[in-house]
Amino acid sequence: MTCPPHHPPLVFSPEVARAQDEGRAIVALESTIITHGMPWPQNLETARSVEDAVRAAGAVPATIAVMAGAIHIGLDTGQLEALARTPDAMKLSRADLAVCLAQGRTGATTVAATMICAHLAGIAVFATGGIGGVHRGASDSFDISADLQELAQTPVTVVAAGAKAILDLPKTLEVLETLGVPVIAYGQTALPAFWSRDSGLTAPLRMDSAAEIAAAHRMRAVLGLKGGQLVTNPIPEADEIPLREVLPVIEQALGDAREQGIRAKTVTPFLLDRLFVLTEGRSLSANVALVHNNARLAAAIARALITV
Ligand code: PSU
Ligand code: MN
Repeated sequence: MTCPPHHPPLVFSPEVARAQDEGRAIVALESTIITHGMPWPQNLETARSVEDAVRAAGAVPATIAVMAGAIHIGLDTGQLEALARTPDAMKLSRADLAVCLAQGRTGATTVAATMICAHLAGIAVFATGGIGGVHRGASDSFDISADLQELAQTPVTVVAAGAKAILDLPKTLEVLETLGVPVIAYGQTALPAFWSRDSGLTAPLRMDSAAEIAAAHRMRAVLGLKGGQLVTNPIPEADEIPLREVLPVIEQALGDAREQGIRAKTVTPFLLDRLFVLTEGRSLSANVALVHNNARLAAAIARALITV
């Protein structure tokens, strides 16, 4: 047994280290979407193109993952490909992070773990696809993603396309309100629902510019409030699958999950995979488009945050 280090085992890629030295805008990206959220090889293509979308929008991407016992802030192309080819990587949330590091293992970070690592690395803005939330049937299964608790305690602004309609969205909103997490719809009043622009619910808050969102992020710090912000950015119209089309497919996927006794950490990856098969790939192209869209908005927020 070796002594634990006195500092978090962070390894910065040269690109991210340079960006930090120069005080440039940086956007964190998660890795569970690569290992557990999309099939090979679209997972690698998306991971790369999302990084390019951040760069094209004037910020520097920092894809975060744990590799061989170190937290990597920014991955080079070889590391990105190695991760994309490791479907059995651990899926790391707050509960798993220290164990994975102590055992020298490799794991992909969920929204919760990516927020923790981004904050350790001094990165305030993070783009993903969708966050975890309260699962349907949670009153029996108690399945509520640790992403919600993380938003309540770690000061990172997370840009997502809403919560997936595979979740119980009204309950997810209620839990976020209880936890004191601002849920901000970008540019519309409706809460978006991942593949669909409109969940049928009204978002608690609305903001129409990256500058306003950055100002609210700063204001939380000034007020000494713990926790981050959830920015829900609707998928572009051309790429969306309207709710009435996606809901029956979700019902079928949920039925399949019940029948096969899928539980705990495997629920979200299973449902995403079923949706992919049942929509003949349409859910995946929508997923790719919304992640790009979120990367662009996150880059704008990160840029607004560094302009005083
Ligand atoms: N959104 C996606 N694909 C994903 C996820 C979100 O488009 O793979 C992942 C995120 O990493 C999120 C996790 O944090 O699913 C939630 O998992 P759970 O419900 O087990 O907490
Ligand atoms: Mn869960």
